[in-house]
Amino acid sequence: MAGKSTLAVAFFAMSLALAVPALPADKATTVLKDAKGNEVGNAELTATPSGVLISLDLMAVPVGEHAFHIHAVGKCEPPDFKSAGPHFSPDETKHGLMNAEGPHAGDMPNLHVPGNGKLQVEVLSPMVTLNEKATLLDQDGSALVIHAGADDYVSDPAGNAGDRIACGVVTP
Ligand SMILES: [Cu+2]
Ligand SMILES: [Zn+2]
Repeated sequence: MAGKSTLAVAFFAMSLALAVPALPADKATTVLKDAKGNEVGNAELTATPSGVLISLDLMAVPVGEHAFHIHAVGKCEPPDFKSAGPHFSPDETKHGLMNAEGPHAGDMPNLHVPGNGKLQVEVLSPMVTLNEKATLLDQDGSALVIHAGADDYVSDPAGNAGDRIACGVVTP
C-alpha cells in the first residue's frame, strides 16, 4: 500500500515538473560578464503589469556613467559582444529616450557606478515584457549590455556610448 501511494506522489511530482515549461515566464535572470569572461554582476528580471523590473547587482564595473540597454539577441561573445546585435526594438523606432522618433524598447537610463565598482539598482523597463508582446524571451532571446561610456539619449542607433564592456544573456 505504501508503494502505491509513493507511486502516486511520484506521478504527481512528474506531472508538475512537465507542466512547468508550458507556463509563461514571469521571472528571468542573467549573469553579466566582461570582455575577459569575468563575472561583473547579475540581474533578476520580474514581469509586472508596468513592464519588466530589472534588479541589478553590479560588483566590478569601472567607475563612472555607463549606458545600459537591452540588446536584441541573447548571445554574448567576448570581447566585443557585437553578437548581442542592436538594441531591442520590435517596433523599429529610433534610439534615444530624448529622441522624438524614439526610443527603442530596450533603451534605459544611464548607470552611475561609484568608485568601488559596486552598484545595486532597480530599473523599470516599461516597453518590454517576459511573456506578452515585445517579450525579451523571443526566439533569439535578448541580452543586457553595459557600455564604456554614457548614452547621450539622442544619437541613433546606440547613443554614442562606446564599446560594450559587459554582457549577459536573459535566461528564463
Ligand atoms: Cu547597448
Ligand atoms: Zn537604443
